[in-house]
Amino acid sequence: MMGEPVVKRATELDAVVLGLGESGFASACHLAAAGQRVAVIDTREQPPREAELRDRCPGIPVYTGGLDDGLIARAAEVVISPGLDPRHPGICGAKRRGQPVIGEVELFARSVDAPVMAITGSNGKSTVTRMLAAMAGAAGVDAVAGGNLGPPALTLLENRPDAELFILELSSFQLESTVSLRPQVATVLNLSPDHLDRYNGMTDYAAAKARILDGAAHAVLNADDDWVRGMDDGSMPVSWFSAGQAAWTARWRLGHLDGADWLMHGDQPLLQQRDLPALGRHNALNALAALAMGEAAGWPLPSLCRALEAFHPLPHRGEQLGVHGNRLWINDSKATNAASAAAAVTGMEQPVVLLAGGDAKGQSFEVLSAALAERGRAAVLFGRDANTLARALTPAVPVECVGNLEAAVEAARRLSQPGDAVLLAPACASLDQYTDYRARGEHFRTLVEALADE
Ligand code: UMA
Ligand code: ADP
Repeated sequence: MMGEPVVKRATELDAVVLGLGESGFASACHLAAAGQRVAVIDTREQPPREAELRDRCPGIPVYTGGLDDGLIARAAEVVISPGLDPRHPGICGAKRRGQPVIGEVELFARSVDAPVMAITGSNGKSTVTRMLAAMAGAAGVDAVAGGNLGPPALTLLENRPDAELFILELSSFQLESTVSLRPQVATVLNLSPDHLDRYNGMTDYAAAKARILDGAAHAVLNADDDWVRGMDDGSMPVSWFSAGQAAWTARWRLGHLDGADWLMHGDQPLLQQRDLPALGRHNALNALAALAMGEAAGWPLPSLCRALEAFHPLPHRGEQLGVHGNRLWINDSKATNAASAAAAVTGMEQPVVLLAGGDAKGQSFEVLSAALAERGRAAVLFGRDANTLARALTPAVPVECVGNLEAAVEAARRLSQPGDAVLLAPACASLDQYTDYRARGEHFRTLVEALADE
């Protein structure tokens, strides 16, 4: 008798990983190490971590050049990379079939035993994550930090399974595929328009960010931000922080006493703002959020203050490159949206010549225009959407459009005056001219270093 044709079962694979970048690589290795039957698919012909995966886990099949729906359907669970839009037909198909669609951070959450502190927001995430890691060290806690700023959460867990604490920066893309994280402390720092090409408006984007609070034991929230205030559903204790407007609720706030700006803890002045090496009001707010998280974890405040006094801005985030030609040159290439660039401008004490431009991502630049009206000497605009920016920033400041960053530096030398700051805070993504914001910041650093040689 002829045998029955082999019918493949719907769950012939335990998981299919979609995307083979940092996150997909970490997910595939983690699942394979747990003995799961896994395949990886990427829409790209040559995904970035393909060679490493074939090297490390030769048994995992990798399919490139498209998301094959038939293959996705054969898996019990679908693990998506954060860079993939969940509205992709391949992912919608999986959801329609009822397959669980999760991400790398969910795999992390299922495996981790140690407590997690989690940080999200439109701006300031990496800075607060690193501030908190420095505070943990000062408090004698063996913590590791990563997530969206790298290394991926699962890589942290693999390298340091014995860590006492995991401090994670989480993007909205990661949060939307995470269900069981339950952080010990979670913060939403602020919310301003970003990534709106991936969301159906701000409400949808805010809902993705708010998921960080699901099951959190304690929340740290920005009392000045309407979107963030709306995330308090009364289900957990909240420590509020504020620049001062919401002083009535905020235990952590900025205050002005005897002619100086202070970080306040209730009525107690704790630390002078000018003692923070990370400049600007936005970094003082980041410090307040980190302090509130440290307090919620039970760490001693004096050691947290010492950690902040020794905390220098991360590369490409308000990084002072030096004084050349009597101008202070600052690299804030990580300011990739209007709100972050506006915060960078407002944080300066001297008149600013702003270098901005790149991929404008369809944003409104009103907040940047308002900041420049106060502090701006001029704006030099480069890259693909220079003209869009020029329209948005006129008449707040005089503007000049140039082709690239090199020409922008030349123009800034001409338009600035002694004592000014020249600030690269592009308010845009870099991908039209660079591989990422780091490459843009490194290029700026090289151009500025050349000024020193003249
Ligand atoms: N892509 C494809 N086809 C695929 C999979 C991805 O074209 O099948 C594209 C995506 O559209 C994206 C790029 O490849 O343009 C990278 O996507 P990815 O999901 O493979 O990215 P990873 O290398 O896994 O890196 C991700 C985060 N990237 C994104 O969310 C886009 C990294 O954050 C993060 O460090 C890493 O996981 C580890 O957690 C970067 C980032 O830009 C720094 N994040 C955004 C931000 O900060 O604004 C959210
Ligand atoms: P993220 O990880 O959220 O992108 P970063 O800490 O890397 O945030 O900071 C990116 C840029 O955002 C900084 O260079 C600065 O210009 C701006 N920024 C930092 N903190 C804040 C804040 N609390 N509010 C507004 N802008 C900020």
